[in-house]
Amino acid sequence: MLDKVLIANRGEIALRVLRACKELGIKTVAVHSVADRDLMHVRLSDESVCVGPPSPSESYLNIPAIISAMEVTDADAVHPGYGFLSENSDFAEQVENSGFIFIGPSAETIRLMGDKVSAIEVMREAGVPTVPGSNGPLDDNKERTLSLAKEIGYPVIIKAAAGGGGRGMRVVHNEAALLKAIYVTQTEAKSFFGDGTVYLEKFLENPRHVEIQVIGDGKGNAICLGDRDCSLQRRHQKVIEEAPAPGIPDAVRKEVWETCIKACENLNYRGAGTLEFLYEDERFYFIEMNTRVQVEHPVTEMVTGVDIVKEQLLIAGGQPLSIRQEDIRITGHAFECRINAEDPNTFLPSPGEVKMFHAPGGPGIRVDSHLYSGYKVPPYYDSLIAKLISYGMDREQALTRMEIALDEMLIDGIRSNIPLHKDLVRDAEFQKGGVNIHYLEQKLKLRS
Ligand code: MV4
Repeated sequence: MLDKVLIANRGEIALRVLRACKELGIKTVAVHSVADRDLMHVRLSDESVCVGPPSPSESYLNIPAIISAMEVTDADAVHPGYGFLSENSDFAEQVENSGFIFIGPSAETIRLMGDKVSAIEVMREAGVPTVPGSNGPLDDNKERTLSLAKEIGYPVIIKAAAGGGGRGMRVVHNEAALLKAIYVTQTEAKSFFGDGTVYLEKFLENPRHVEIQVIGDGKGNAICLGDRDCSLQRRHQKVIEEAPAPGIPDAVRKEVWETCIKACENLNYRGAGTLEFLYEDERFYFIEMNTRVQVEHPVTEMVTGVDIVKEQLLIAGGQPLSIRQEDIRITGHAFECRINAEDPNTFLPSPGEVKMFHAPGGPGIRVDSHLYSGYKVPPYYDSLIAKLISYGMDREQALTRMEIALDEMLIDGIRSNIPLHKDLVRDAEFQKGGVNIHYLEQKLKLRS
């Protein structure tokens, strides 16, 4: 079992990891920037180390500083949380080469999934459904590319192999625009990611974003903890997530879960992972895999009863998975509202002192947040300040509980997107379930 874990992150996820460590009797080391001395988890950890100035590149992304902190505190493992170094294969490799444990998949797996072309290839070979497309990088054979696109049918989308999460992609509506779009996407990818490799897919016009949570033991066993719908998003930032994804036929769901488990077993996948899909007309299409714990993992925890972060720690310590697939039952429904320190109308960040914070409560309510009255939200990082999670026996009860909790929650001194959430949980289309990835942006356009 692990003895001491260094938490290479900040904010709510650092606190979430700290709580899981404490529950397992694991000692904790917090690392923080100069701007983050007052973070809640820094106070609650056994030890803390300041790793650099406020700028993320000099602190939370500073690999030598973090590995040095592991050495001086004699930590045996590092939990990267999400964002920052969580999907950096070079970091995972350097951690392991320094004799420490990286809590996550092998550097090799992270690298494989970081390249979207190789990720799609391994998933397709394992039987995971993918989007019709080039099934590999585009080369400079222009005639072949043109005839492939014609065969697939317009619109198509050109994506950078090193991209993901909405960066480095371009939709093409007709043959006349194809070659120029490929050239521009390649050039952009070369300058953004240092890798100009691009691939082509059929562009799905009105899909939902549905993702599947898996956990592997690194020894060929994997389990699936079900799905989440994350379609409600603005500019590739998720706003509300829920589990399970509403309205998916049982047979379709069962089939895709099975292919995900098989793929992770083939890969000897270790730790928590998420396969991202587009879902349209009752079909799943794999687009990418995230090799980290995700922001929205709590909705899955609520409907399965599995503590995903504890599983990550157990697996990294060499323990087997604590649950078998047969024992996993999805019960009830959960929502997560991402509360950001931002102007509810302009979406501009709103850092500053939280004069007062009051968390909601009651049956089926969970708040994952590092906020406290008097805390100053620094301007240097992501604006996520709280995740409000509701659980109910069914979707309607979970949504009602969320409405009540949003009305109870108070954050004074800074602006937040709570008003937006209050509006969304009362939206008739959202209440029906199954809105697509364009719904929120379309709604916001009508509002202004
Ligand atoms: C797509 C797509 C339609 N067709 N791929 C955006 C983020 C990245 N993870 C993949 N993305 C998309 N890929 C095909 N073939 C539409 C999107 C997309 C999207 C996907 C998920 C959630 C929100 C989105 C918003 C705009 C576009």
